[in-house]
Order: sequence, then C-alpha cells, then structure tokens
Amino acid sequence: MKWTEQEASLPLGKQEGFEKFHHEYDAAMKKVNAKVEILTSDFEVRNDYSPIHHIEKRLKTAESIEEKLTRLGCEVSIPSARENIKDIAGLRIICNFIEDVYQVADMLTAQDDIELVTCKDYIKNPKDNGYRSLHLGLRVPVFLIDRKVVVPVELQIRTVAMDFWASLEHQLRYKQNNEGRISAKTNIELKACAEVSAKLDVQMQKIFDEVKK
Ligand code: 0O2
Repeated sequence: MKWTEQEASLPLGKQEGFEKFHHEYDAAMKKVNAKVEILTSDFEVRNDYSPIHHIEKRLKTAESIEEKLTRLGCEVSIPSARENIKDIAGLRIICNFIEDVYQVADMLTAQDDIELVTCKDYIKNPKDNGYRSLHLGLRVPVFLIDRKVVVPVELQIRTVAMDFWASLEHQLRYKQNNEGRISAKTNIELKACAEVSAKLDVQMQKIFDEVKK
C-alpha cells in the first residue's frame, strides 16, 4: 500500500489498516504471555517453586504510539510506527529473586521461535536514578489467517523489589508535575531507596540460597 500524505495527516488510529496492524502486536503479546504461563505451570508441576511471581502485559494505544512518534520526531503513520516503535507490545515479568530474572530470560531466549534483538541490563548497570530491570527486545513469529508476521515485543524482567521501586517512582514522576520531572531532593531520596531495595534483593537471594542447600 502506498502511504499518501493525506493518510499520514489523519490520527494514527483512524489510518487505513490500523486495526490489522495493532492486532499483530496483540497476538504477539498473547503468544509471549502464553509462553511465560507455560513456563510457570511447568515449574509448578516439576518443582515446588516457581521463579515467576506474576506477569503484566500492555498494548500501547493508538494515542500512545502517536505521542511517542511525535516525541521522536517521526512521521505519524503505520509504516513509521512499525519501523520506529519497538515497545507497542510489552510484557513485564516479576520474579522473586535476582537469579530468577536471568533464569527466566535464558529460558525464554533459548526457545527457537524467539529472536533476541536487544538486551539492556539495568540490573548490572542501573540507570542514574536507580532504576533496575532487565529489558529484552524480542521478535516473535505470529501466524495469521493468510500469512506469518514477525513482531517485536518488549520484555521487562525484574524482581518484586525492583518493581515496587519502579512503580512508585513512576507514580511520583507523574504526580509531582505535568512534565514528569522529579525535584532534585526527591531524586536523591529515591536513589537511596533504590539502593536499599537492591541490598534487600541481594540479602534475600542469600537467604534463599542457604535455605535451598
Ligand atoms: P511504558 O508505558 O511503561 O512502556 P524506548 O524503549 O524507546 O521508550 P529507552 O529509554 O531506550 O526508550 O527504553 P528503556 O530504557 O528500555 O525504557 C523503556 C521503558 O522502561 C519505559 O517505558 C518504562 O516502562 C521503563 N523505564 C525506563 N526507565 C525507567 C525509570 O527510570 N523509571 C521507571 N519507573 N520506569 C522506567 P515508557 O515508554 O516510559 O512507558
């Protein structure tokens, strides 16, 4: 399909083919979610322990994709969204312990229909504000009625403690002012909390390892 200028001037959600485009990401998200659920139940069947605490998933709305394209200075069109936005389908896996995060990441990326494209390890290299999480950019094949498409999915894997911190920091960022900025004082306090929570993760892992022995 040729992308006309007229088409690109419409809001993304109203452009021709948006529903089909969006559905590909929904299907990919459901596929990865099913994979994680299967891993969880397999753990439950074989062991008395599952590394996965819970899963969250979200599909970016047309408005949110449009906002991100505009923020990045990209054209607001379906081809542009396909090219520039890799987190339309997103899943977050919350694990109990740090080692579980890497174990789950290894199990998923070892599956032969999953392609690992990017890996940002904010656990080994936390962001300046203290944010910790493992971010994997994946590509998964999805079989539709008439064709196969390979769709990007963003996976965030982190511990309960990392998730607790990230959720509160996210809420604060949007509460403090409309631009999502946090005051310097709050930033320092939040970073200190991130460090306490990282120490807690290490201590809890140690306790768990000792109990396992
Ligand atoms: P949402 O609705 O949570 O998805 P990009 O992936 O292109 O957006 P970047 O910076 O390369 O940009 O990606 P990165 O570092 O992988 O982070 C993207 C997502 O990670 C964010 O998504 C957040 O979910 C999460 N994240 C990253 N940094 C922080 C942080 O400092 N605090 C918190 N709470 N979350 C963070 P979005 O797009 O912001 O929104």
